[in-house]
Amino acid sequence: MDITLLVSIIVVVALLAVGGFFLVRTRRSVTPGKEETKPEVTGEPEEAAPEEDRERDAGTVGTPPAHAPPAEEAAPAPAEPAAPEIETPPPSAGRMVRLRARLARSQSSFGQGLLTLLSAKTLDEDTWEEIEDTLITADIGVTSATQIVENLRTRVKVLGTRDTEEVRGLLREELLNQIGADADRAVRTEPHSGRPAVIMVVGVNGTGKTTTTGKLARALVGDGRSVVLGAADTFRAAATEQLQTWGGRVGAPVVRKEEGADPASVAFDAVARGIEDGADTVIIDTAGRLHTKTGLMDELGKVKRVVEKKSQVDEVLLVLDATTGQNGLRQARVFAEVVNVTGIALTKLDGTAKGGIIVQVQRELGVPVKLVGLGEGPDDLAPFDPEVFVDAILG
Ligand SMILES: Nc1nc2c(ncn2[C@@H]2O[C@H](COP(=O)(O)OP(=O)(O)OP(=O)(O)O)[C@@H](O)[C@H]2O)c(=O)[nH]1
Ligand SMILES: [Mg+2]
Repeated sequence: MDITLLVSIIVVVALLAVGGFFLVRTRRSVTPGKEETKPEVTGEPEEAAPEEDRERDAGTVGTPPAHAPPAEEAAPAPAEPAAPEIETPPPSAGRMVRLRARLARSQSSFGQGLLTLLSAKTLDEDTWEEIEDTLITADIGVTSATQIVENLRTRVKVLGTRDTEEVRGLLREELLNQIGADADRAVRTEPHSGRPAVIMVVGVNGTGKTTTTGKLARALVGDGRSVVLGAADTFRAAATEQLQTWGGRVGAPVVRKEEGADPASVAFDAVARGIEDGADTVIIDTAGRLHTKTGLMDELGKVKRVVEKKSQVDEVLLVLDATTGQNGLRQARVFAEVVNVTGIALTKLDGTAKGGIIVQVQRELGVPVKLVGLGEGPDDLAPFDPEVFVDAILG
């Protein structure tokens, strides 16, 4: 009797011990561990990820980490997310002509206003003043507006004409004169001495730097070039993701680091990667705001100096939002003092009738407008063509 009781107790204790062991095992295996979120599913949750995998997860360079589910959910293996399809963007040639309708929509009211005034039966003082006001309203700047009116007055007097076509021709010439039909507007994207061209994209926040960087990369890929992008705006992780999306769509690698990383070191690595890959062009997107107390201008100067340890900077594109008028101009002056701006990308021209800002910003900075943004679409960036622009204004 005693022995039976003893045996029963031993059996119960043994069963409890075995059950407890399995419970502990099961608990441990569902405890979320760092290793279980690593992209490679090995079936051995306890094993640490190889060093290089963890580095890739931290997003040191290149593609973003692939997010694999924890090991328990991996059997049966989930379907691999489809690799993003790489697009074939159209070449950049003739872009501005294709986007002419959009320009005409935003700018032609200004052109039509001028033509109506100039074709008036009598061109008296008041009418000339109105013409000057119309030019100033379009943000062309007082100096240029005065010059245009003076020249037109003289030429209309000499010709004694009020014929619509002739007047249109005169105005076209004057506007082209102010814009500068002969300026060198080529963006320096060609590789040289076996090294990629390096372009820095700068400007205050929200002007369209990342969008312009992405659109430019697309246009270059469309022209058959290889491009490396540098995500030197480390202010927000989202900024890097935004650039990654642009790069990913056209197969351009994006050099990136974690939020708050040193922008200069990202830029340096991007150029190094471009050289290593034998890329044609490296484009570096920069921040309009910073984490550190350093001024934005100091930081930009540093980014440029650090990049120059590796390669010359061929182009510093200042991105300006055409809708910001005088405010944008003030910003432009500050940037021009710090980095040697070599070209202007004027964005959001589709959203304002004040295209005259092109004349004013060039006059102020002595730097040509090289690119214009005419919409939010991926191919809505065009090399700036003064003749197409003026023709779109005048209808
Ligand atoms: N309509 C229009 N919108 C544009 C154009 N270029 C850029 N945008 C829009 O402007 C907004 C800001 O663009 P971003 O490229 O993020 O600007 P950013 O300068 O990089 O901004 P931060 O990174 O915050 O400094 C986005 O919604 C763009 O789609 C353009 O030419 N036309
Ligand atoms: Mg940005």
